[in-house]
Amino acid sequence: MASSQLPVHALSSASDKYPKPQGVAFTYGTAGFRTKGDTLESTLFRIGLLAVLRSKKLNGQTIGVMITASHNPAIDNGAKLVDPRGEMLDASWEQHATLLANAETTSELLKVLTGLIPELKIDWTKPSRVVFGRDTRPSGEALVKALKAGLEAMGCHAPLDMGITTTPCLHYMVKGSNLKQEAQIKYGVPSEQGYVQKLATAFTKLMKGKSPASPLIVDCANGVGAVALAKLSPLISDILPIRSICTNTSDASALNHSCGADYVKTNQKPPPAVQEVMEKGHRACSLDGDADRVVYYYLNPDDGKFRLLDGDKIATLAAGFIGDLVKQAGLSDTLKIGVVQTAYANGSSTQYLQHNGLPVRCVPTGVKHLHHAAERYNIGVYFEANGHGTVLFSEETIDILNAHEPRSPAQETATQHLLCLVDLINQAVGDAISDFLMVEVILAHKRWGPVEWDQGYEDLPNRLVKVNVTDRFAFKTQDAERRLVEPKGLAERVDAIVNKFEKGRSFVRPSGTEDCVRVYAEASTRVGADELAAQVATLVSDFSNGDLF
Ligand code: G16
Repeated sequence: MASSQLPVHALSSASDKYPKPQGVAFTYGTAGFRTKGDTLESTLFRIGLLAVLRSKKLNGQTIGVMITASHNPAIDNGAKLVDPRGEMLDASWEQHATLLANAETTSELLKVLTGLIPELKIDWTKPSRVVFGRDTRPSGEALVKALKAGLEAMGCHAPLDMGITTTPCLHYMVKGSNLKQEAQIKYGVPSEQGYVQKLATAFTKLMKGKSPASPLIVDCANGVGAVALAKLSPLISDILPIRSICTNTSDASALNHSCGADYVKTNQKPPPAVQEVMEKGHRACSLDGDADRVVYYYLNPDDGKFRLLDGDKIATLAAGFIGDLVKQAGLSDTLKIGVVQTAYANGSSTQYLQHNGLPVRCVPTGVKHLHHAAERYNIGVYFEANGHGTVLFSEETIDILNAHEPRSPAQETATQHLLCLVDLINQAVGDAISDFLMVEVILAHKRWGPVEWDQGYEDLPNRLVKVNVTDRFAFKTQDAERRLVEPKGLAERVDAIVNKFEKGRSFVRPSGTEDCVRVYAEASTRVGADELAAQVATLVSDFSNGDLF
């Protein structure tokens, strides 16, 4: 526990080079720290310190650090820690990250650090291992330097720099690095190349005997997804020709600008660059800036209208397909499937899933919440409506599948398909690329195009609005973010508005990644959903301007 062994001098002089900007308060939010990139150097230095503590605490297991602001504009940046199984940092450690990031001076920082070592019962003699990566943002380079300085000052030897990479690839890498040799052979080589190869192999096996798919348009949001896709695409081009759009990673200002999954979901229309090349009835998809979320869409062949196939539609597609495979494998009494959603899930999707006998849980926004909830099932399907998600197969499930003795060729095939899906679908975190490969497999097996996929249920018209407020932290929620508890009295006013709309539903929550409050609304008609969102947004804005109460 020897906090005295902390390299105080090295830390102190290194920390002085990364002073905390005055008057800024950092919070470890929905997906780690996220704010203007040029204010984050001190935070990255301190994340380096925490990553070393976390690794030592976990007996020298590899911890990941991803530097990205994902869907945010290019000027922002951010960072999050990844725990050894490739999942998000344990929630109980977020407060330590926030505490370290906000220490005003070097001596305060050292005081916090010295206090954490005994508090967290960290054995300083343990080794520490860290792997890190970043997206394409220009501020990333300086942030990597600050992170490395923090790691070095803590005596972390040879941290592994993955360079520019996608968030899911970093998560894959962390998980793989912590596996024992035998498990690692099954999992795949923990490297970017190993990941690409793993996806391509699983996809090829699952597509065996299927006719080549029609070309898929992929909007890469001018982000790192373009780089990753350029490596994968040649390996599968004869089965799935990919037409990558928005691949400009050299112009920083292009990142997520008028493109990407968030643009499509929020504006409910294709990015202009995709619109130019889209044909009626053909599918396209959009990734986000760090390639960890994806949404599909198409233009209706009859009227040319835009139709969104978002995270909810992906969840229902995946749960249905995997459920059928489990039945065909003869394992439906053994393997239970569950779906995890957030309050943003369209009411129709929840109803559809429940109608099909699937248990559905609602948890607060953030992959970290969904992932843990999904781990409770044999097969946990989790997707946020915005396109973040994956399908988790528990270790027990994988063992059951491997040990299963099929009684017919059909059972054998279904079992093998399930095992291949375990390889195709990122088990550490949602991956836009792995997810769209899964969607393509399902569509090919069902011989469906986007129209058939879309027919399961009709989304209730909905609208998502951002409201800029003076203090988003004044907004507090409960019941998986479906109800405001603060500011007092606001929830009742939202209710009063909602009650005026047929099938109305609306909720208000502070974003954990942007400086705004989000308002979600759905109703039986397009006009109703838009009007409901506008009225609730005005209410929130009036409150923020001090015009209420
Ligand atoms: C992050 C999280 C997601 C979350 C999104 C929006 O995504 O990983 O789970 O849905 O932020 O969160 P909020 O509404 O709190 O801003 P990304 O793609 O930005 O990393």
